[in-house]
Amino acid sequence: MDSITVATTPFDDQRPGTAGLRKRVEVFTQPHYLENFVQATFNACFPRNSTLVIGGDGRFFNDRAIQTIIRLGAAHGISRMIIGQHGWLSTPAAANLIARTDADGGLILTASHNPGGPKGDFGIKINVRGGGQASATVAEEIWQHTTNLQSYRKLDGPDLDLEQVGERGFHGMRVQIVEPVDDYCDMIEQLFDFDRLRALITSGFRLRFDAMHAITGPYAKRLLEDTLGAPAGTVLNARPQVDFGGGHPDPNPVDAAALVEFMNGEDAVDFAAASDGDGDRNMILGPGLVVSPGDSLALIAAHATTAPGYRDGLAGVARSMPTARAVDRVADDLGIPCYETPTGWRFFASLLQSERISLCGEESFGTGSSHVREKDGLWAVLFWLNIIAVSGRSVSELVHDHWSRYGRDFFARHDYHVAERERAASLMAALEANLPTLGGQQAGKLTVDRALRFDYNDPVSGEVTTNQGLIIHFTDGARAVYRLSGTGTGGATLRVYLDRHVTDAQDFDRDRHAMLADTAQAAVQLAELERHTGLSQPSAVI
Ligand code: VG1
Ligand code: CO
Repeated sequence: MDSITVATTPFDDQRPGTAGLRKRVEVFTQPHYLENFVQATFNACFPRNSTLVIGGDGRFFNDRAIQTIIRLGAAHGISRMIIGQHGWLSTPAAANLIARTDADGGLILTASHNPGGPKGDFGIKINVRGGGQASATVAEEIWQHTTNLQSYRKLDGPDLDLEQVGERGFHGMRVQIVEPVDDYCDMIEQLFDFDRLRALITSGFRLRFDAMHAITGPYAKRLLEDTLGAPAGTVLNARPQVDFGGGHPDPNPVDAAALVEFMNGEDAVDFAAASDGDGDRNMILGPGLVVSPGDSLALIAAHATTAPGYRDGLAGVARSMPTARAVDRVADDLGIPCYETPTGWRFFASLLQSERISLCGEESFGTGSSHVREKDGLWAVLFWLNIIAVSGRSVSELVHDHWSRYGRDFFARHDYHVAERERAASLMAALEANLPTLGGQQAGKLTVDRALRFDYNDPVSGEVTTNQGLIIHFTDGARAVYRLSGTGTGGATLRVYLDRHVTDAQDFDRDRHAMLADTAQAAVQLAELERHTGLSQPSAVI
């Protein structure tokens, strides 16, 4: 079989966003498009003789993309590829494999929570040694390469069989097809008290896990049903499908509405959870209750030492800037540092790698720890179950205990889908220009305390990342944050994040949207949202 050199014209739209490159399938499947990006990534990060981990969430084009990556990799001189059987690896499982095998990095084929299928989205996350996503600087280098690549080399010939586990040679490259679940489960079993979890689950504690037809199905079945003894059928929508059953695999109250409805109904079980397309997000529910991601992070931090893997305590914690500040209060209490990072897991990876933090999370239903350099949906589920097993408290009791001690941080995210990108950009530019004048300004019932732009200085690498969102603090302590999404594939999504801390127990069970109504109104008014976007209502309230 020969390697052929293909002349290409570079693309100008391959700048990695919040989590790699994400585009519509029809864009990714254009001639040379995938090849251009993968070869640019090799040229920037993975020289000859590198070892790479490859796998994806099973969405449409996952298998074809892997075959292309194998052909490019072999021609480039990659020495070894470790590939998940069927082409499957969840994002945390891939990060785990990169670390365990001491690989130079990996390519994770996923567009995470974005819909899949021929009309859906595809994406590639680029992870580096240790398992974390490429830094902003490395992503920039990759992008530079995408804009001037003139040719790539590719092997010709038949596909490699991704079904048969084992090691074989492929034109000078060693290819190892690995069972995708085993290593991940071995790692997770070190962190939690599996005897206790088994005792809880076999004692009649009822749970449900919704894999949303995405990659966590096989992982959840193995852990919850096969290992911990939950009855068959505990894991719903467990078979990964190329189009995720036509759904939007994002574990939030809007996209997982059926699970929320079930937990609000008469048949509600003691505990429910869901994960996303690539298995790195999680939503935790109790009867009649969705735990907010900020609360989940804070509660895990407060109970961390009750899990075997965290017995020695936490070095520190971190949350993304738009995430509500509940974990800050726990960190304060524990006397450990709390870092505030831009949105995107790569910023946590550097803090985790340098052991400044042991736990971190973001408002988009992502939680994780030092165990891998990506967020991890099933890990969070098991952590919650461990906390329930040790404390003997229900989800609702745990959350209410937490609020009684620290107060409750109400949180909501209002997304505005703006068809023309420029209009969203002009809102951000105008608001940024106005920031210095906002202090003291009245907006509805609220008064602005101060307003600022969020720039981040990575304490480990010194890398500076500017313009990561605009923040308005109000005098009542509430906050509105604005930023543009970096994972969309059409138009722009303006995210407006609202949070408000209350300490009066009478307010704890009030409706969160009612509690945030004044903040939402002030946020809309101060940014002149309707004038800029033409939208009078959010497109989605999460
Ligand atoms: C979104 C979330 C962000 C998350 C990112 C990747 O980014 O808001 O918190 O890190 O998706 O998540 P954005 O730029 O659209 O707000 V995943 O589950 O795709 O790895
Ligand atoms: Co994801």
